[in-house]
Amino acid sequence: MTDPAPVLDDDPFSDDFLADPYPRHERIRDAGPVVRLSRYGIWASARHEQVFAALTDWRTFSSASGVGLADFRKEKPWRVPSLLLEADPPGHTQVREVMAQVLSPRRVRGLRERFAPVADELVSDLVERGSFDAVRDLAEVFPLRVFPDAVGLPEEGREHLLRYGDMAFNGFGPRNDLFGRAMADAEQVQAWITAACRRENLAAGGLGRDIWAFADTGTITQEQAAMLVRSLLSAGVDTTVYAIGNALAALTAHPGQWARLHDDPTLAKHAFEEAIRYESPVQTFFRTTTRTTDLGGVWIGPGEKILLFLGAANRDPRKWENPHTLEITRRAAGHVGFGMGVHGCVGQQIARLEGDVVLSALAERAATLTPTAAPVLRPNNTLRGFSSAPIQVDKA
Ligand code: HEM
Ligand code: OVM
Repeated sequence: MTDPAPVLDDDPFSDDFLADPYPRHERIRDAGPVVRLSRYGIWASARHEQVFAALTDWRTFSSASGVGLADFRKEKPWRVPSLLLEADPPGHTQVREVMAQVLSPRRVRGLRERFAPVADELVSDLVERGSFDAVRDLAEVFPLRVFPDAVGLPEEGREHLLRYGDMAFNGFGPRNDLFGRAMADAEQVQAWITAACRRENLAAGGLGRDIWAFADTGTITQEQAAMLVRSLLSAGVDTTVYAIGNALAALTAHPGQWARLHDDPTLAKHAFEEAIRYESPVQTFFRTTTRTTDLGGVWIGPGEKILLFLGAANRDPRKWENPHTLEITRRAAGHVGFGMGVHGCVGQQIARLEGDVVLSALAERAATLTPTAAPVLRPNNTLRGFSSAPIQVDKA
């Protein structure tokens, strides 16, 4: 026997919800393992156990109908669906293997010698200044200095990258004002992205050409190669900007944790991982059921959209002790900030490398971080983060 699911009228994509999600997450988690959101006629879960279970069962919880609110079987997607994100095995598996090789631990380890000096130089300039904006001057600057070069993108037009990420991540939500505003000028941005994915526009030695090399050997088609480069450009920029900004804001809000990190900058890796748990940059993704299923004692029929609150699962007190506190030495393994299962973030090693080099550079040079104004939210249907977080630093 199963229980009926509680019905809630929250709109997780409204300004109010996005501005202050955590108390709302708590209400949804406490209402039950799975709830109905009447506003959109969908299912939702904010508990770690059920979010984890859905992420690790792709046969029941499919991605092929889209991982946003829109059901691709009923609504035309705003762009050609991703071969990775918006696909199920077996099609997903083959292109995923290619992407996993391109972003292999070995390849990513090799990027450290290029990323670390850029972080050191940028951070030492900012620390000399004494005060700066952790988002505008650091989180938004660093990824754009290293990632487009690592991919091998043209210099011209790189400002389109953040705009495209904004479109893509707002695109997983409803067609609200956030999506409408992100889509202003969409054609221009999409035209630049499409051109940037072409082989001849990618520099030799970069990750983009590494993808194209698999087209040369016939492992994938040229169309697939271009689409995989598009995945890098869709998922690889805004995510790390938000993650680094959130980590800096969280560490600024927890001075004791910064003191520990300053004491031992080798903790930077742990600090970044914990920050992704604590203030998850990717807050939500959807799945669509392929069959009748029991999730946490609630029966869900086939063809139903379910919203998975990754950011709420990462603060579920049923899973975590003191979930609303940043503890950089806690075992954050098991968080779902990078997803889990077959779609688990294929770029997570690059993301961690970026977080590690930035946080360790700052930990070595700054004894304290003090906020000089409250962080300003940058609302997005999927991403949580800030457009500004002014801080003052004491040089070590
Ligand atoms: C998938 C988060 C950085 C590329 C995912 C998923 C999450 C996520 C939650 C799972 C999607 C799902 O289950 O439907 C993040 C966060 C990042 C980050 C929080 C930064 C801290 C990156 C970077 C890249 C990247 C730097 C590229 C270099 C991808 C791709 C997928 C993915 C291609 C789709 C994988 C698949 O469906 O098999 N990411 N990501 N991500 N991520 Fe990331
Ligand atoms: C993609 C992709 C993968 C992960 C996240 C994402 C915009 C896009 O393959 O296009 O967000």
